[in-house]
Amino acid sequence: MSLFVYVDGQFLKKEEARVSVFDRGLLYGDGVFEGIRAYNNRVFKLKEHIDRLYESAKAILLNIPIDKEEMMNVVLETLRRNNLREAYIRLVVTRGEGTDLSLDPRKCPKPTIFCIAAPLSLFPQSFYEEGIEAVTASTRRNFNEATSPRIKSLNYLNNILAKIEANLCNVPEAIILNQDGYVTEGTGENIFIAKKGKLITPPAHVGILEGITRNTVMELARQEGLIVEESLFTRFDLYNADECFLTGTAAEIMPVVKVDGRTINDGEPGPITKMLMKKFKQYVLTDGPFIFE
Ligand code: PXG
Repeated sequence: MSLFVYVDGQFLKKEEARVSVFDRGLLYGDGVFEGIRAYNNRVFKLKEHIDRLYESAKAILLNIPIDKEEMMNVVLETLRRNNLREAYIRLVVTRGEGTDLSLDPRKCPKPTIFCIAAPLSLFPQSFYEEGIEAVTASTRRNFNEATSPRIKSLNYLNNILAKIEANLCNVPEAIILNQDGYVTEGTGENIFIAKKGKLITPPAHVGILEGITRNTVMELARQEGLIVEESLFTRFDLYNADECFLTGTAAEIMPVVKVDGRTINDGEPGPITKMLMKKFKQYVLTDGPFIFE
């Protein structure tokens, strides 16, 4: 069965779903997106993802021509058309097709909206059971006064360059530092360390995307009575952490057991990480609007 993709108000077969070569999303990375996930017939944190999409759009002065309610329906309807109850969803809004090739956004009368829902391709189970190895990338996070990392924009070259560094080192993930050497996040995940029973994650201003999984994990950890801090830390803190894990819509909670050749603690996923993985797995089944009645 072919997948149906939402493109500007229509559902098109995957093979027929296209955007123009004049689309500014393609020409300049001029647009915003969300990666969303459905579990158990529900779209996890749909409202939070839609809010973030509109905040990203606002930051780049991109006026989304439909309201949030309608955008939520786009996501839900895309899942229904594809008969999906568990899926990965990619929702994209670009500046649209330009009337010429200039940079000027005033030449783009209508934003392009598309939504893809696809069955999940999961990471290997061993990543969760044994944890992964990561390296810190030499590519630095965008600084706040350039394109803010808080914007989930279509320009992911920085993150892709960091991912290439991970590939060259034959490890699954890279951790990106900011200009001052503070740890920011992974290429498509936020990062946490645990030290002396406390959970620490970098604050938004260090240069991160404020992940929805990150915020969920902070909430779950606090419910368990853990102290959760948003504070700056460096590679030294990472190497000497008791535990480390990454969070993201695709990755969920993924333990990190080695960074730059330094084994974290005993090299196994730690007890706080494992407890949060378990809580998260249960929690995702219980949140978000239903796809099918
Ligand atoms: N940081 C960055 C830079 C991201 O792109 C996250 C953190 C995690 O945020 P959420 O809200 O998902 O908890 C992301 C997530 C992928 C992939 O294939 C992930 C993202 C974007 C593109 C691809 O893992 N974004």
